[in-house]
Amino acid sequence: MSRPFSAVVLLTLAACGDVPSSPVPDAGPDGGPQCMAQAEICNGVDDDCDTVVDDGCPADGGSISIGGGGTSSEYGGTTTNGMANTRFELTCPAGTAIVGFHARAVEAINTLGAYCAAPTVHRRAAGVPYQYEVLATDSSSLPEVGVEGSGAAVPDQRCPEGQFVVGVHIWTGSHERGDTIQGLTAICSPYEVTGGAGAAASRSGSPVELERIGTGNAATATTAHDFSCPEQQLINRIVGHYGPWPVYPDYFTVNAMKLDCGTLGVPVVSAP
Ligand SMILES: [Ca+2]
Ligand SMILES: [Ca+2]
Repeated sequence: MSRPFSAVVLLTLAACGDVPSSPVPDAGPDGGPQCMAQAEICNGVDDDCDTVVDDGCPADGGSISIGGGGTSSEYGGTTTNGMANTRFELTCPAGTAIVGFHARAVEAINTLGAYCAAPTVHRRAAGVPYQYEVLATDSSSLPEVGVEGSGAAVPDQRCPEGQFVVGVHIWTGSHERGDTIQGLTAICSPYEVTGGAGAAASRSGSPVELERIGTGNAATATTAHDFSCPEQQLINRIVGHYGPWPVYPDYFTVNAMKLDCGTLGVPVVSAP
């Protein structure tokens, strides 16, 4: 049903300022009741009579932005026998974050790559007010860094559908030639979008731990570390170093790793 433009302007003015504590009828084109201004909720209706349906609600199908966030310590070591290792980055494309890993590994990790995907708002089919979840779309793969050597391909470690990597367990090994990474386990979580105005993507459900990559070297003293991004953040970049494995320098391994988190920004329907 269309409305003359003049009526739209009147309705917009009537809806400005505070929402009335009780519904007030606005005059329609024929002088009869047209719209009862109430607080906007996410329900597919223009409740506050400002001509925009569900303004302030999450934008269904919209891309969630990823801004700056927290950073972990650098785990492991950046030298072997006093010689500097090679720096690497695994950086997901803009607007995407890590959803899993692919690697070659035995006791330590020889090469490491990542899968990235874009977090996207999706309205659930049922329920009013509407509820929203986060989907993982536009998946891509970052090539593996490191030196293949004798590393064996290990099964891909990917989060369940719609989940993102939010933390890790990392095991480091201390050796007289240097420190190294002895194992990596990704921790995944689903997100849902909460709230109307001021919508935010927050973790929901229980975290899921994937399989450990790198079994560890039994003769090396090992320390376990846990890292988790702050709420509303996920991991979108890994910076590290690879070089000769301190335990047996004929092999090359990923010896250091630092994780960067990005903050999720939910797109909302604009006000008029
Ligand atoms: Ca509205
Ligand atoms: Ca509404």
